[in-house]
Amino acid sequence: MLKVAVIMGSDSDLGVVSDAIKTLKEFGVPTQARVISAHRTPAEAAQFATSARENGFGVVIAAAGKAAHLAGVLAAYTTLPVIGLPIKSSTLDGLDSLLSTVQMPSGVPVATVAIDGAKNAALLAVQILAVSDEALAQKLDAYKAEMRAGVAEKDKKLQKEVNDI
Ligand code: RP5
Repeated sequence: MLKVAVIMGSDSDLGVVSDAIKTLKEFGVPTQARVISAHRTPAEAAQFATSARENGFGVVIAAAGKAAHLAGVLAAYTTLPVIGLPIKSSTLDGLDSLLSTVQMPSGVPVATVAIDGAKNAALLAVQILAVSDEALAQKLDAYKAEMRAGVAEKDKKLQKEVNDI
């Protein structure tokens, strides 16, 4: 199976990013996590992205905060799908990270999830790999069925609580 790269701009992002790593592991997707910074280690960022496809990766998740250029820089150097994960790490509540990640110029897309949306970043990566992986697609079906059952259970509980008001 193709691997998912989870790149974070700093180890201080791991608290949020660990949810993505956990979700990828739950789906049995081989994952490699790295700290690579668009600003502090730009040559490494370029090198990683340039060789990501030949190194067996299928999707890149890029998590960064503040002036979050990591996803965009990685996307500049690869044709693999890049998922941007804006991290809420500054006094601007993550809006800076969101806009820096999502507002890519035409020609270089980054699929950006919500601020701190680590779980969705992982699920989107799994969904991309599942386009050509039937076993993974079945795991996603099971995940959705479990989610539906969870909501149905909450709805049932709510009916009882509303009756008791
Ligand atoms: C970004 O700056 C990182 O992704 C992190 O979210 C933020 C702060 O980094 P540190 O100063 O904690 O290393 O590049």
